[in-house]
Amino acid sequence: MTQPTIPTITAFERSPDGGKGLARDTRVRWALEEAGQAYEVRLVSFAAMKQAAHRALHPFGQVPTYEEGDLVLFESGAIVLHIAQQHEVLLPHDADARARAITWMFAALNTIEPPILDLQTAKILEGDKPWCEQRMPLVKDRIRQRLGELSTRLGDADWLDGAFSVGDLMMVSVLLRLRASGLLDEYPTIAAYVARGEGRPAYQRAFAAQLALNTRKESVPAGNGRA
Ligand code: GTB
Repeated sequence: MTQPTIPTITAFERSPDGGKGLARDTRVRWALEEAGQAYEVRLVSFAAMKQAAHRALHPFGQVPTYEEGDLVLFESGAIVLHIAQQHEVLLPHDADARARAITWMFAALNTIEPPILDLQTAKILEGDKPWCEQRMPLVKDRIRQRLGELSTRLGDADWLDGAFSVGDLMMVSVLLRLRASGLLDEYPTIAAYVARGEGRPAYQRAFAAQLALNTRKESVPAGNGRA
């Protein structure tokens, strides 16, 4: 009998967030944990990410990547979808429910994440620009608009479309990046939704795994550390 291939993902050798779980390998880990799928992690330094060996896996020189036998994937959304397609806990069998779960995944990545990334760009890369202070309320209001709409749709439901799915996994992952801004707290429905996602044992395991790596004492050789 052939042994199943254990996938390998890549992650920051040291995440700039020090283990808050905000780098995009966390969502991939979470999907793998929900699926009960064992995996390996190869840690990559910023320098190694830009070298040819890593760019062969990821054309933009980033993490995460996913390798499973001959299959190589990049883009956290595509990786999570690939994992979800093999596990009903993430994607229901029913064709319509499946299509709706994928729709929520796209909504997380294409409608909710962009204004959140804009806020992070404004804070981290443009914080010293003279116009940044003036622009900030606009950037935050664009996020508030989406959080309000999402809150209305969610109502008093636990998850976006019936049972928990990959749509929720991606939405919660994206929303978590807002925690430090305080914006989540303005929308109790959304804050409770995010807390429900974080409370899932699979998320807890994913978070703990990345935290352990990002708070470890010793370092690993750049580009080829296995965890
Ligand atoms: N669209 C791609 C995807 O979804 O996979 C985006 C991938 C991406 O942005 N990867 C980042 C990366 O490799 C890591 S996650 N950056 C290195 C580079 O581009 O050179 C983004 C990230 C980084 C740091 C934090 N943080 O410290 O809080 C949070 C998120």
